[in-house]
Amino acid sequence: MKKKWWKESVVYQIYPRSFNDTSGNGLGDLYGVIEKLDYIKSLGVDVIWLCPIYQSPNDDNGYDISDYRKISDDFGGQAAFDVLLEQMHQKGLKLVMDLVANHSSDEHLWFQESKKSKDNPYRDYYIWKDGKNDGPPNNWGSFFSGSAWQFDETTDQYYLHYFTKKQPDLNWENPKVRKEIFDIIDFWFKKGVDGFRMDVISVISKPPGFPDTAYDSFQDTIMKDYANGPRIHEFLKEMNREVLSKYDIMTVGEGPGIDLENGPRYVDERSEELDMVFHFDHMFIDCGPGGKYDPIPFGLNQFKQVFTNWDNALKSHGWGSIFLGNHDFSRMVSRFGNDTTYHSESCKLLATLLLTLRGTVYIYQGDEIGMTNVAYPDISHHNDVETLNAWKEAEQKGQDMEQFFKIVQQQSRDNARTPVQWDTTKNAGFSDGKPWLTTNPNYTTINVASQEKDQNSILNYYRDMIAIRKANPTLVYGDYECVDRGHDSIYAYRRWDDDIEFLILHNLSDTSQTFEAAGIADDFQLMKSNLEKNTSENFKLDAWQTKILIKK
Ligand code: TEU
Repeated sequence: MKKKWWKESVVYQIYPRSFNDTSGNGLGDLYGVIEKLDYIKSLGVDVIWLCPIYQSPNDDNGYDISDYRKISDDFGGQAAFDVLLEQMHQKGLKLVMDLVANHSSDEHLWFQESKKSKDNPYRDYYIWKDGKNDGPPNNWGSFFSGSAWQFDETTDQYYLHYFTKKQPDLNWENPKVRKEIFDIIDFWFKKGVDGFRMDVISVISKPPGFPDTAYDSFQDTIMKDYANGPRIHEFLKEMNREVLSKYDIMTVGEGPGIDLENGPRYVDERSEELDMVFHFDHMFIDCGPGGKYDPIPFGLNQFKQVFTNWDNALKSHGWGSIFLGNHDFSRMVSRFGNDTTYHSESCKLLATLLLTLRGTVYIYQGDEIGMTNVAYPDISHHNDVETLNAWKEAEQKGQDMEQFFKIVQQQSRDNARTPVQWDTTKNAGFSDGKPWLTTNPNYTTINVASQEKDQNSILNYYRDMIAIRKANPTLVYGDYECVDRGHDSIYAYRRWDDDIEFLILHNLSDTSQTFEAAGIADDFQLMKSNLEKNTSENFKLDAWQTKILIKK
């Protein structure tokens, strides 16, 4: 296995709006990130991934970019960015930016020109079609409810938008568009940026002819119609050749519709496209046929299978990314752990899981202190466009809104976007002004300041676990095998190389469990556990206990 700095890295993801506000306007900013660089460094991470910070009308909080070369004034502009990058590099931290190239904002100059006339030089930067039978060109739906087509009166045509109508899809078939994007990437690499996370890169190549989708389930439409289009690998190879290959950087492509069958191809080192992808196989286990607003119970065995299958699929020629939460999903401990009785234990267990699997590890801001879902009292507190559009649609369909609100509380992306909880002062120390999104009231108990003082805090456990990973390349590169034989509550795996062997046991349940170690002799000793009191028997686990055992 080829060694690379980005394989050994632990990445810390920042959602800048919610991280730290130094101007008092209620929005996080880059000076806020600068102020916390020593804190971030103290975690032991190597890389910061910043969600979009470019100029944007913020219809989707920055995922709608109106100028790809301009840092938003809301975040402190170019001056703040230059200071940030310089200070990060001085401290030995690398910076990964977000590239949103499937779509731009409708306020981008390209789109403003494009919509003027059918013969405008920018017309083909986007996807324009005539309507059909007094309606849109086909029956495609948007990720954020409603049709994926918006009618524009000026030229009597529709444009495609997979996301909101203020996020028109770029036409990657047009070589000029590809050149523009490659130039933008190059622009940021020349400034010293160390990599890109590429937003919905899996859907940039559209199906020829734009046929109606034949599927009722939106998930099927994504898989069969939107994702992994016929030219995707050609586009990525071209991007690699034209720009990525010229720098020592890392790339991670994000993508709905990336699965075990098609995913490995994106990251196969022999074909020179991307370094890593984010797939959502483990993040959608609890989604029913109706998607995220149709939740079903989460199955641990399915969850384990996802990690096992992906490890297996990537071990020869690729590399994985390990994450359990980001700005698009509810909080990791509220989904996969127990955010009440076993809050601390389950947060530490999930930290151990993240940091002992093979793949580059991504930690989302606030997870290192165990931030939880927020449960706002009503919809007026919500901000996320996906949530609000789904709410409107449910109302229009006459759904039981009390019931729907319960699902919103559980599933809304706002759960992950509440301000980071720094201390017990007003607004959790996030801002002196009114935060753009209501702070989670549990900041009085869950916050950085109090965990700094507590040796056994979740925060200090993260620091320990990151240090353990750094000190043990076996946990980065070593082989992986799941050994729990389908246990309902235990996830157990071995990680090993020629020198060292670990056995890692997690009990993801509220009751004690015993690891049935058929074929595995107990010649291990305990190296790390999330509980202060440990039983003398290695294979016995208390509720939400995690153990890293090392072969004697
Ligand atoms: O997300 C893509 C994506 O797959 C999401 O739409 C996902 O299905 C949804 O959030 C699950 O609730 C990326 C960004 O991460 C997201 O924040 C943006 O809104 C989206 O692209 C559009 O740019």
